[in-house]
Amino acid sequence: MTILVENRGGYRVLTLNRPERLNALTVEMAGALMEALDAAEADPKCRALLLTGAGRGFCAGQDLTAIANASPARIGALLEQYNPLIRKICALPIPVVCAVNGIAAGAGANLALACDIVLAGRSAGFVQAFAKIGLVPDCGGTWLLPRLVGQARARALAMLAEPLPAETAAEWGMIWRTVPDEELIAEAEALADRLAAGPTAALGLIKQALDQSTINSLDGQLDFERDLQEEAAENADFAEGLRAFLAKRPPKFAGGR
Ligand code: T3D
Repeated sequence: MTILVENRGGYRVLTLNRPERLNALTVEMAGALMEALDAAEADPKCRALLLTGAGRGFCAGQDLTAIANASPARIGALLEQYNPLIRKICALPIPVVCAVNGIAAGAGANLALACDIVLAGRSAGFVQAFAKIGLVPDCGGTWLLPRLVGQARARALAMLAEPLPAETAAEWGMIWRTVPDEELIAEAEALADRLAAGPTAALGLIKQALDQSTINSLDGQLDFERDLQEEAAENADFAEGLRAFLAKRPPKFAGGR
């Protein structure tokens, strides 16, 4: 199976599973990942996701052996399989944690960056490998990178296609933080567990608000926040959060979406 799915109660772990190819992506794998994302979204008990890779790499991007003889039209058409994954991850109403356990290259790097909170092992790295083979960053790379690290760094990363160590990625604000390799999975699981116990609807609305902020004026965003706040306040988790605060006890969020 190219994608492993483990149910951990409140959250699911999705593992890219072609370790002999550093989890390079194929159409079959993209289909399996989409199915897993759809299933997670449809399950009200699934309140967070953790995405990681099997073996020593996170994901080496498109499997280049699969496109060795592909026509330009076919190369473009392949993105019809990958773009929905990026759209889906960004639009999921639950938080997605990514544990980058090794190199994240090409589409693999941008798959990681599309997640909500990205942790990386200290030895991991990110490479916008596209220019090395005469392609353009895809899977949202040209949109995500300048927003995360600014134009100057995005241009150099995309044009030079040099690996960026995870620690620098964290210093630049491209990812949340790095942890020692041997602690990565435990840390990522603890984070997913914590998010899964959170006010799920509010976390989903936070995603929406931050995404919308990239296109809204301040004026528009203030109105959008007001509408989202009303929606959040209608959820039982808000009442529970307030009760818990006033009673000086930890909240027990039901996570209704
Ligand atoms: O189709 C479309 O629409 C276009 C879409 C494009 C999206 C993209 O993602 S384009 C970018 C594709 N990815 C790359 O260009 C990265 C290619 N890989 C590398 O540059 C290096 O492998 C890494 C820097 C990622 C890691 O280097 P290293 O030295 O740690 O490992 P390695 O020895 O190169 O790789 C290990 C094995 O995985 C090796 O196989 P082998 O020799 O042991 O049989 C290698 O060939 C294989 N592998 C690594 N990346 C890919 C791959 N096989 C197929 N496709 C790969 N992308």
